[in-house]
Amino acid sequence: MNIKAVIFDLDGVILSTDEYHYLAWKAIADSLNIPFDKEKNNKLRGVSRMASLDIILDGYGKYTLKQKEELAEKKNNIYRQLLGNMTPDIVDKKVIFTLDTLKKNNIKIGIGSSSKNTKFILEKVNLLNKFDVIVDGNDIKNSKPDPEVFTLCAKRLNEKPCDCLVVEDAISGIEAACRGGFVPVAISDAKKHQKAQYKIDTLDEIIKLIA
Ligand code: B16
Ligand code: MG
Repeated sequence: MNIKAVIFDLDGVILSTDEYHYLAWKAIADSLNIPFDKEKNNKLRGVSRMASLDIILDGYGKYTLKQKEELAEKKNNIYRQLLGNMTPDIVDKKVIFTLDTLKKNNIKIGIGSSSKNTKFILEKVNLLNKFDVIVDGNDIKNSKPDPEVFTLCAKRLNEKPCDCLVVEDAISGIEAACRGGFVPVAISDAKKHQKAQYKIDTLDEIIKLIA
């Protein structure tokens, strides 16, 4: 492998904000008396806010677009409230070490996230200036498993997909990476995906992959 860039997913890879997504959706599901647990939450990883809501509501009645927009906004407000507690010291030391080591080795680093809160989050934890390119939910029409977010990120990094690792915690993210011709690296729930070429437990294991 001659890897030139690493594209990181945000929620569940760089930060544990996936837990806040879970808590916020759980509050919405509970208010509607819809069963919701961690297993169901795994289906929402990497998926856009509205598509996530559709997965939660599926089989539990009909909702108008206006009602769905209100529920999605309510979820986002709960999520943003939880994000409010974040400070730079919550960033895992291995994450900083990994990003700095990649930079020192002239490997470009990007973010490819479905989240519209990406820049708000990165700013809160003081990581906004660490990445060469950030592509998020505000820049794309189709969320994962569509490869759009990664394809755009690679384009802005000026690298070919086959020369980029994509690090993902979502099944939908690994699927997107494969469809786009990237080299997929799975962490946490994404390790279940059959096409996950590399599987890691902690982010610093990437350094060995590119060595
Ligand atoms: P927001 P990622 C994704 O981020 C999350 O995994 C997913 O749970 C969430 O619904 C989606 O972002 C949209 O997030 O509501 O903040 O716009 O994993 O692609 O970094
Ligand atoms: Mg994720």
